[in-house]
Amino acid sequence: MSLDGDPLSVMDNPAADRHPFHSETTSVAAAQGVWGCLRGTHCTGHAHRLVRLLAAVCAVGLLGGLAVGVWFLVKLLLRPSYSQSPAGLGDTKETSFCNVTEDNFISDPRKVFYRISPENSLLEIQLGNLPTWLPVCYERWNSSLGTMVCRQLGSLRLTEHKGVNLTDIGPIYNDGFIQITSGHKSNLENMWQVRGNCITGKVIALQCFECGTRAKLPRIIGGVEATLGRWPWQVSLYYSNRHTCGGSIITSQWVVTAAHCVHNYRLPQISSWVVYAGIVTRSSAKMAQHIGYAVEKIIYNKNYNHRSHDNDIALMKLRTPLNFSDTIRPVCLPQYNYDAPDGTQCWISGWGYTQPDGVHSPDTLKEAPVPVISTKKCNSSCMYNGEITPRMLCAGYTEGKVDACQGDSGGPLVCQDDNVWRLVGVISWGTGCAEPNHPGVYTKVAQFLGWIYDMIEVDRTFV
Ligand code: 4AZ
Repeated sequence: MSLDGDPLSVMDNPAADRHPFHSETTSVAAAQGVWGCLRGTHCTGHAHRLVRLLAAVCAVGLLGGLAVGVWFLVKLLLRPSYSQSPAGLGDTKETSFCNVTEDNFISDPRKVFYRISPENSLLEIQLGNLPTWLPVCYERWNSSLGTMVCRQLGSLRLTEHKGVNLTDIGPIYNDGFIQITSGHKSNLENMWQVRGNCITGKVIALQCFECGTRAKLPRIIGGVEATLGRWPWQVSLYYSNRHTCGGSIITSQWVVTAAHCVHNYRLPQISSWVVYAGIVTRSSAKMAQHIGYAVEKIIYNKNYNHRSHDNDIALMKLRTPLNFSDTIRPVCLPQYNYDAPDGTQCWISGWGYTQPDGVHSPDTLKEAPVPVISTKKCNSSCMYNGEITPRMLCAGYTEGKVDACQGDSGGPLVCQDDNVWRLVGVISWGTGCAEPNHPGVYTKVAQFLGWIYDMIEVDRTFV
């Protein structure tokens, strides 16, 4: 992860400060010498002083001119490049060209919203056109519907479900109920209708696989080094005893990473991969071998394109399940059709390079906040000029300075929503690291929910 130093600090170099002063004295002395030599013996004391004064004025003028020239050159070189903007445009036009106007109204494609009440675990549904959250009648309910609802909520599976007598809950629901429609409906969205009461007198209580929470642990305010347990889903993927990529725990046996991390390595080398969970320092991974998990299976998305980086997502199955604890926990997936709006504050974490030069790899896990940048803006000619596909999203800063970098790949971009952390992106690519107008590009996990569920399901059915 790259957190650039202040470029102005170069100017603070005392040697750089001394240098112009030093060259000035040298040039004045040299000018005096030349004049004196040319004028030879005809130089009188008065004329000599005049000549020295003139030489000094000329030298100062020359140096001043040189300084202004250098200043202009530096300004020109430090200007952000807009190589893809129309040629010959002035500064103001370039800026307005890059200023993409966002649509004020972003329509949410979802028609039905689901939540589980934290007070009584009841499933509540809001039909898009109604303002209230309504409980769901127990009639026609089954476990596969429960699994579908849990997945809508970004959780991988249903853990518990039951009918609860309305008389046991008290009179808190007065606005009506949701009933499951009769007949087969292919789409979960079309399964619900509003009714005045429940025939069975029961409503559904639901529990999904817990994810996206972290233990209450102390944190460093304003720090960039992560503490143990802050990102408990973060893993380090080691290949041939070297940290190669990051990854995110989604169940006790599955880790999400980037396809580009694994797709060059063929099956025979599967034993070269080791997954480290519950660590913040890489040195502890080397020492404590017992927390290294062997890999049983690697599935990378068949549509992964290494040229365009499209569909850059993969799954790793561990040979033995992880034991969840305060430092090892799964992250939630995004809700269906979730599109993080422009400016949503999300976080990245990883052990990648901390300087764009690719020399510094930190021992301690780093974290940084990064806002989501709309695809419209990110695809504009001053950023990635159309390279961002619907399966990617951008996050970072127009001015650069904070970004993911090599070694962070495969790791998480998480955003907090509904009090849980969701894996919204997988660190994928970008032009350089922390460069102005080149934010980090992430695989948009919401586009791969079906693929993730299918891969895990198929594995459970046939193994
Ligand atoms: C990489 O090489 C990589 N600045 C990952 C992220 C970014 C750039 C490169 C984003 O894996």
